[in-house]
Amino acid sequence: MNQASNAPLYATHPTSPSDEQHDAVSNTDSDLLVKERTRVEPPSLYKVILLNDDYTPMEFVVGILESLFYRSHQEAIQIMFHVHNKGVGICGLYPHEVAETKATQVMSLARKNEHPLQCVIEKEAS
Ligand code: TYC
Repeated sequence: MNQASNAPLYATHPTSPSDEQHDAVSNTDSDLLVKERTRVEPPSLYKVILLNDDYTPMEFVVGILESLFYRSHQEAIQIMFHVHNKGVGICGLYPHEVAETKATQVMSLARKNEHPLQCVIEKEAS
Protein backbone atom coordinates (compact mmCIF):
# COMPACT_ATOMS: atom_id res chain seq x y z
CA MET A 1 0.00 0.00 0.00
CA ASN A 2 1.48 3.34 -1.04
CA GLN A 3 -0.56 5.35 1.48
CA ALA A 4 0.03 6.24 5.13
CA SER A 5 -1.57 3.35 7.01
CA ASN A 6 -4.03 5.44 9.04
CA ALA A 7 -5.15 7.75 6.23
CA PRO A 8 -8.83 7.30 5.28
CA LEU A 9 -9.35 5.75 1.85
CA TYR A 10 -12.46 7.86 1.27
CA ALA A 11 -13.44 11.52 1.47
CA THR A 12 -15.51 12.44 4.51
CA HIS A 13 -18.47 14.80 4.17
CA PRO A 14 -20.63 16.73 6.62
CA THR A 15 -23.50 14.85 8.22
CA SER A 16 -25.28 17.52 10.25
CA PRO A 17 -26.09 21.24 9.97
CA SER A 18 -23.32 22.04 12.42
CA ASP A 19 -20.69 20.34 10.31
CA GLU A 20 -18.38 22.51 8.31
CA GLN A 21 -16.49 21.93 5.12
CA HIS A 22 -12.88 22.91 5.13
CA ASP A 23 -12.36 24.26 1.65
CA ALA A 24 -9.09 23.75 -0.10
CA VAL A 25 -7.11 26.97 -0.38
CA SER A 26 -4.73 27.86 -3.19
CA ASN A 27 -1.25 28.41 -1.90
CA THR A 28 0.98 30.12 -4.38
CA ASP A 29 4.06 31.69 -2.78
CA SER A 30 2.43 35.13 -2.52
CA ASP A 31 -0.84 33.91 -0.93
CA LEU A 32 -1.59 33.93 2.76
CA LEU A 33 -2.83 30.60 4.00
CA VAL A 34 -6.32 31.29 5.34
CA LYS A 35 -8.64 28.48 6.31
CA GLU A 36 -12.07 29.18 4.87
CA ARG A 37 -15.08 27.66 6.60
CA THR A 38 -18.34 27.38 4.68
CA ARG A 39 -21.53 26.28 6.44
CA VAL A 40 -23.38 23.59 4.52
CA GLU A 41 -27.16 23.29 4.73
CA PRO A 42 -28.61 19.79 4.96
CA PRO A 43 -30.55 18.85 1.78
CA SER A 44 -34.27 19.73 1.71
CA LEU A 45 -36.56 16.77 2.14
CA TYR A 46 -39.65 15.96 0.10
CA LYS A 47 -42.76 14.07 1.20
CA VAL A 48 -43.92 11.31 -1.13
CA ILE A 49 -47.72 11.44 -0.89
CA LEU A 50 -50.31 8.88 -1.99
CA LEU A 51 -53.76 10.06 -3.04
CA ASN A 52 -56.92 8.06 -2.50
CA ASP A 53 -59.14 6.88 -5.35
CA ASP A 54 -62.13 4.54 -5.55
CA TYR A 55 -60.59 1.87 -7.80
CA THR A 56 -57.03 0.92 -6.82
CA PRO A 57 -57.25 -2.28 -4.74
CA MET A 58 -56.21 -1.96 -1.10
CA GLU A 59 -53.80 -4.92 -1.41
CA PHE A 60 -52.05 -3.21 -4.33
CA VAL A 61 -51.42 -0.07 -2.23
CA VAL A 62 -50.17 -2.21 0.67
CA GLY A 63 -47.81 -4.00 -1.75
CA ILE A 64 -46.46 -0.65 -3.03
CA LEU A 65 -45.77 0.54 0.52
CA GLU A 66 -43.94 -2.70 1.36
CA SER A 67 -41.91 -3.02 -1.83
CA LEU A 68 -41.01 0.61 -2.66
CA PHE A 69 -41.09 2.23 0.78
CA TYR A 70 -39.82 -0.72 2.87
CA ARG A 71 -42.75 -0.53 5.29
CA SER A 72 -43.67 -3.52 7.46
CA HIS A 73 -46.98 -5.22 6.61
CA GLN A 74 -48.66 -3.63 9.65
CA GLU A 75 -47.31 -0.16 8.83
CA ALA A 76 -48.34 -0.54 5.19
CA ILE A 77 -51.91 -1.46 6.17
CA GLN A 78 -52.04 1.51 8.56
CA ILE A 79 -50.81 3.99 5.91
CA MET A 80 -53.12 2.55 3.25
CA PHE A 81 -56.18 2.95 5.56
CA HIS A 82 -55.06 6.45 6.50
CA VAL A 83 -55.05 7.40 2.79
CA HIS A 84 -58.35 5.56 2.21
CA ASN A 85 -60.04 7.46 5.09
CA LYS A 86 -58.40 10.90 4.90
CA GLY A 87 -57.75 11.21 1.15
CA VAL A 88 -53.96 11.60 1.34
CA GLY A 89 -51.07 10.11 3.28
CA ILE A 90 -47.28 10.20 3.48
CA CYS A 91 -45.25 7.18 2.34
CA GLY A 92 -41.87 8.65 3.29
CA LEU A 93 -39.51 11.65 3.33
CA TYR A 94 -36.55 11.73 0.93
CA PRO A 95 -34.09 14.05 -0.82
CA HIS A 96 -35.58 15.49 -4.05
CA GLU A 97 -34.19 13.02 -6.58
CA VAL A 98 -35.09 9.97 -4.49
CA ALA A 99 -38.62 11.32 -3.88
CA GLU A 100 -39.11 11.93 -7.64
CA THR A 101 -37.91 8.42 -8.44
CA LYS A 102 -40.19 6.80 -5.84
CA ALA A 103 -43.24 8.73 -7.12
CA THR A 104 -42.41 7.77 -10.73
CA GLN A 105 -42.05 4.12 -9.70
CA VAL A 106 -45.43 4.17 -7.91
CA MET A 107 -47.19 5.67 -10.96
CA SER A 108 -45.43 3.35 -13.38
CA LEU A 109 -46.33 0.19 -11.39
CA ALA A 110 -49.90 1.43 -11.00
CA ARG A 111 -50.32 2.06 -14.76
CA LYS A 112 -48.78 -1.29 -15.67
CA ASN A 113 -51.47 -2.85 -13.50
CA GLU A 114 -54.17 -0.53 -14.89
CA HIS A 115 -54.87 1.22 -11.56
CA PRO A 116 -55.50 5.00 -11.36
CA LEU A 117 -53.36 5.46 -8.20
CA GLN A 118 -51.78 8.94 -7.99
CA CYS A 119 -48.60 9.85 -6.16
CA VAL A 120 -47.13 13.35 -5.76
CA ILE A 121 -44.17 14.90 -3.97
CA GLU A 122 -44.20 18.03 -1.80
CA LYS A 123 -41.35 19.99 -0.27
CA GLU A 124 -41.18 19.58 3.49
CA ALA A 125 -41.43 22.88 5.39
CA SER A 126 -37.92 23.65 6.65
N1 TYC B 1 -59.89 3.59 -1.75
C1 TYC B 1 -59.35 2.38 -2.34
C2 TYC B 1 -60.35 1.28 -2.26
O1 TYC B 1 -61.34 1.37 -1.54
C3 TYC B 1 -58.05 1.96 -1.65
C4 TYC B 1 -56.94 2.96 -1.81
C5 TYC B 1 -56.16 3.30 -0.72
C6 TYC B 1 -56.67 3.53 -3.05
C7 TYC B 1 -55.12 4.19 -0.84
C8 TYC B 1 -55.63 4.44 -3.19
O2 TYC B 1 -53.80 5.63 -2.21
C9 TYC B 1 -54.84 4.75 -2.09
N2 TYC B 1 -60.12 0.17 -2.99
